[in-house]
Amino acid sequence: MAGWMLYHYGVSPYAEKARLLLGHKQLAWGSIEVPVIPPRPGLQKVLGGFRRIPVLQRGADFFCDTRLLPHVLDSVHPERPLLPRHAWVVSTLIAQWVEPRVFLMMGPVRFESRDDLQALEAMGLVPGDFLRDRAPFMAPAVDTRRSGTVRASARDHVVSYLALLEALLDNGQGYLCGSEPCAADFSGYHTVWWLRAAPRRHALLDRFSALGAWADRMAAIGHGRPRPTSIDEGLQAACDAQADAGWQPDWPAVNDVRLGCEVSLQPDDYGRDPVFGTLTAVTERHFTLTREAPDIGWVRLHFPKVGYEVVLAEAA
Ligand SMILES: N[C@@H](CCC(=O)N[C@@H](CS)C(=O)NCC(=O)O)C(=O)O
Repeated sequence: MAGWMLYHYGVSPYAEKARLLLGHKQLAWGSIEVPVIPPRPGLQKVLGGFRRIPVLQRGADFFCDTRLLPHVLDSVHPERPLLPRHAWVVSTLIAQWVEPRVFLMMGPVRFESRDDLQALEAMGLVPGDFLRDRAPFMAPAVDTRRSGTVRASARDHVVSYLALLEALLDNGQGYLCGSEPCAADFSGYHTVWWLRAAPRRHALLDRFSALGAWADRMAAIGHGRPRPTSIDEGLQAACDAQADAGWQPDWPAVNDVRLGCEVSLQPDDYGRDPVFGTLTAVTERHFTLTREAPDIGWVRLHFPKVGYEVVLAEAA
């Protein structure tokens, strides 16, 4: 059975969420570091135009968008469930608020001064190159030229969000929905991880004491057992899995009229580069697009339903 592999890079908050989810399930996984700024030609063969990071792989199955990951991991590893019944509603609502709304507000709050670009400089990146790449990527959800104008409002939004997390932690049980971490905790935490990274946003964080202790507990979950892995190894795993049965969740199927059709799929908020393929599965929770990746073979790309637009290719 093919193992898990994650395409990611260190400074990405969403990638940190994925790393912690794998850690929570105590999994071994192949760690495939990709550049912070594209091109990423190997991965692009698989994903077509879709460029968001992180992406989780298992054989010829590729899971895009961290909102899908708790569902996928629970379907394969039911122990230490991320979406137990009592946590389902709060987890779903927090995910839809944080991802992308709070994340988008976090941009102007996080990139406030030159110091905030230090992590990029430490990686040998030129901040100007990063900002030039991300400005069109974040459109139309964010106009990065207006960051200075909207910064105070963005901070208000972020504080309201942190106050909500603090209020949930009033339950005194340690995590947002009880005594064990659930999907809501991972959705809520990765933006806080970003605020806690140097230079730490003390003024925003220090007034929330329960939040600080919770964030320490989330950080302590760790990343499981990552193994440095090359992109070639990841792509080879997809080639080798051509004859294997694909991932198939037992979620209620939906008889969608677009099934079997050539479609384009793209995020509905930002990073809206489309990927084309055949729509081969639709359930209440996800879409699967099957496409032929050059030099690799057939791959299945899985996306959450919420947050994506699927249209017939001829209409795209
Ligand atoms: N909703 C997506 C958002 C992912 C996302 O925005 N990732 C950022 C990195 S934190 C990204 O792809 N940035 C552009 C890039 O790396 O090319 C998810 O949950 O995975």
